[in-house]
Amino acid sequence: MSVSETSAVQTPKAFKPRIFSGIQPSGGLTLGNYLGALKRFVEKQDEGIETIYCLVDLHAITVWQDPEKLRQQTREGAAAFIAAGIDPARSILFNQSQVSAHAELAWIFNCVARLGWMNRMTQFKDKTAGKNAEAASLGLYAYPSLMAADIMAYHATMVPVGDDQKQHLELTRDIAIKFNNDYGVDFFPVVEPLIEGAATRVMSLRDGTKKMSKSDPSDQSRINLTDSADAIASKIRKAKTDPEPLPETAEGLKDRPEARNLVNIYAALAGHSVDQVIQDFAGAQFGTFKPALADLAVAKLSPITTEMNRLMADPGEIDRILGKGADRAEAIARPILEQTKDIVGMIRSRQI
Ligand code: AQP
Repeated sequence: MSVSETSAVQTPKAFKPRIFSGIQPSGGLTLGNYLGALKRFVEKQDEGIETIYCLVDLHAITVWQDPEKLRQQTREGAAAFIAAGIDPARSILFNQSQVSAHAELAWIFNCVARLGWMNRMTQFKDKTAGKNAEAASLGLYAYPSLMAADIMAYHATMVPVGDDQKQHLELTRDIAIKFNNDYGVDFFPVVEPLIEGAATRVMSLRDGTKKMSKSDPSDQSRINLTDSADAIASKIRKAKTDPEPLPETAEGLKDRPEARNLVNIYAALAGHSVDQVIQDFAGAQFGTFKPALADLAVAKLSPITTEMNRLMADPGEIDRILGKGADRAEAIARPILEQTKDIVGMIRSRQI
């Protein structure tokens, strides 16, 4: 039974619709980050909902990051957001460590979340699989509690994410409900995960059972947003597949993870349904399908890469955008954090 099912208190208070989501600058962004997150962040912004987006650098350091590379990756991440269509005047765009409310609220949530809940988090298990889990950082273990704080610091009501984050969002709900329950308040909203579209889990190009990930040791496993048109085409050409042609119906992709992945990527990039793609390519060999996918991927991603490169030529401007975003984020998060401290019983007698 999930913890939420055991909790009596729900939150009847109406919260203003507000979207929060983030991406770790733990490497260059991938096609998975683009389709599972960025592209949808832009759609939400364009629907006119208040949107707050963050490069979650505090999350990134849960595994070792070279300081200079972290700075570079954070700027590159910001450039990717803007190049993909995030308008820093409409959305709030910043890096997490500039707003200390995230870390402060995370501590309070560490004291609300239960060890048993954390022990069930599969991402920690996945990230330490085959490694010495005892040597993992405490931060990596507590990651979901910081993620809950990221969201709740803004009283965000919706979080667009890829499928891999579903369990962390359930934990966010559980923390919000337990906090409200423990203190007898309706203070934190119970957030809705927005996991939608054909590419909620883009898989590795080398193994259709593994998520495409920026930290995968094989660069061939992923398409990076900084890849050239040639690199994109070559990675798709070399992507693992099976010897069968594409099936006549989507059902026929069931036990073919690599084929399903490529079809899902095509559908998400084209903005078509999987059924539509299957109709268009029923019976086609990969020798036909892969070049069509490569052309589509290059057409959709190349303009983003070009714009990212242009933005990256002026790192000072990116830092200014992140700084302005952090000021706007702080103005929302600080009062929520201060009210949280009041609820918890902390004295606030300094003028800030
Ligand atoms: N393969 C994916 N398919 C769909 N969505 C994905 N996301 C990540 N990979 C895929 C979504 O991108 C958002 C940001 O993810 P993140 O960078 O914060 O962390 P992650 O999920 O751990 O991504 P990576 O690439 O696997 O990073 P590393 O390798 O550093 O751990 C999230 O909404 C995520 O769902």
